Amino acid sequence: MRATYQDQHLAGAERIVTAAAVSETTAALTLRAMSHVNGAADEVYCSVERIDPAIVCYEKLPDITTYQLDDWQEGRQVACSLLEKAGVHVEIATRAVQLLANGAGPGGAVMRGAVIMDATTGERLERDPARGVRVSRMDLAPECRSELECELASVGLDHHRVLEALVLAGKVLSAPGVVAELCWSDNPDYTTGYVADLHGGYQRITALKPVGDSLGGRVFFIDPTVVTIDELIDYLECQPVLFDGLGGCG
Ligand code: WAQ
Ligand code: MG
Repeated sequence: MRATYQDQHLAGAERIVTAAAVSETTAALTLRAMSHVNGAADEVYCSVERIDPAIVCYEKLPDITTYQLDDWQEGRQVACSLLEKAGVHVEIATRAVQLLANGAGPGGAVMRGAVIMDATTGERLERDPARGVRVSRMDLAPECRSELECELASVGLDHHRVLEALVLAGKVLSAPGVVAELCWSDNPDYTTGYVADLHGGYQRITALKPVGDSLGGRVFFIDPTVVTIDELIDYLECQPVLFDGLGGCG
């Protein structure tokens, strides 16, 4: 599902479900877009397609840790040092933080998808700077969903936003050539974001922007010597991935 409000991206979500669950799932996602805090959607697009079970990849979710901070400037410094630890040059990490803070789309707008950034040069590699790359075709395996919901609830994180961001980050980390991801929400009252990488896992940072700021986005840092842009985009957009194992909730 993706939705727009006043010609800007409002919300998006991805599910992989059995055919029997399609109608209830699309109804729930449409309702969510129509009752969004940034405004009731003007347009909601739900598309449904058959997936061949034989081509689905199975992966494990990353571990979760949380850096509890009140000051968003400090949060952005933590994000830069986590990115540096993941192998992104600190100057490029800083540039990526500034990019999201200013709105990475044309004219400082929120992008519909993610920036792809060369982790060694900082060059932007996505083809369309308004759309970016939209990660799609990923979900929890059904037997894993209630287990994760229980685990997240036990640490006070029982919101669909956390679960969906974790699944998205898990798919991004499973892609060839991805070094790290930086993300924070475009939702004005949600200041938590994360840095994800294969060693550090899903590292939440509770303050990455001031309350009331409706800019946000995602940057995927890649090593272009490992993967071509076409291969990477094809994997992120098209390869179905189901998560059938949890990481830890620290
Ligand atoms: N693929 C690529 N980029 C996307 C996608 C997608 N499927 N969906 C959203 N984006 C981009 C887009 O630019 C959005 O503006 C931006 O990411 C933020 O999306 O652990 O809620 O849905 O507490 O607002 C992370 C922390 C929350 C959760 C992220 O993102 C936690 C969030 P939002
Ligand atoms: Mg949002």
